[in-house]
Amino acid sequence: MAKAVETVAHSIARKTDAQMMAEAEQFYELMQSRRTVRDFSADPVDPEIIRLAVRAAATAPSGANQQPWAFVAIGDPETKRAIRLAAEEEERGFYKGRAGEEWLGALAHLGTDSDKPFLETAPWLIAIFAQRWGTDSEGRKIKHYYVPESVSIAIGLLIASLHSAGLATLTHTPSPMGFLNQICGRPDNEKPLVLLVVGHPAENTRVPAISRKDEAEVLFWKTAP
Ligand code: IYR
Repeated sequence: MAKAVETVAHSIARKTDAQMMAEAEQFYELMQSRRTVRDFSADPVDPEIIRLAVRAAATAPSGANQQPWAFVAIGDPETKRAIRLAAEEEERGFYKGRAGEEWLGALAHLGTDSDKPFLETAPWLIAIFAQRWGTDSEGRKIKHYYVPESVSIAIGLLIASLHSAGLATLTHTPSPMGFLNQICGRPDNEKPLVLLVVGHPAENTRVPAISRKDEAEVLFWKTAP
């Protein structure tokens, strides 16, 4: 099949080196100011911000452009309560043994436990589902490619968008979280990847004193001598 082509904005208006530098610096500063929080204010957040953030997320690159994702934005108290109850049930099993000592040791500095009040306090939860396969118009299965990679990139954009809007997020992954399919009414081909908690941080929220790895630990150059 012939491929249809169009022009991208970047090739029309190229930025100068100075502009690129300034924008990269600005974006880095914005991103480095993000912290995961676990205490949320109950203050409402306009659903339009959630909508725009999901639209930004859904611009992510994906395997064969299959866009294998679904986002469920949950704002009603009954559904949030159902999610909290189901998540806490799983988390109790996790903290009481399923995690094992090594995993609990790795988490200890975060001070987390099985109580998840933020699942009710925060104004929004966004459940992100990965479509392991799709279906065509005749209901036949369509193989999807690079699903976790694609959906994870979309989640990164979602978090970046919400942060740039001035909201806090918690990348929550109660394990297992199959209960989200039932509560959100999503089909079996969809696997919940993340339950993103979104809102304003509670007043005087504290976050663990953690640091990010040094550049030299994460960035390795291969350049001509
Ligand atoms: N899902 C649990 C445990 C947990 C696991 C990891 I890895 C974290 O980075 C944080 C928490 C919980 O939310 O408490």
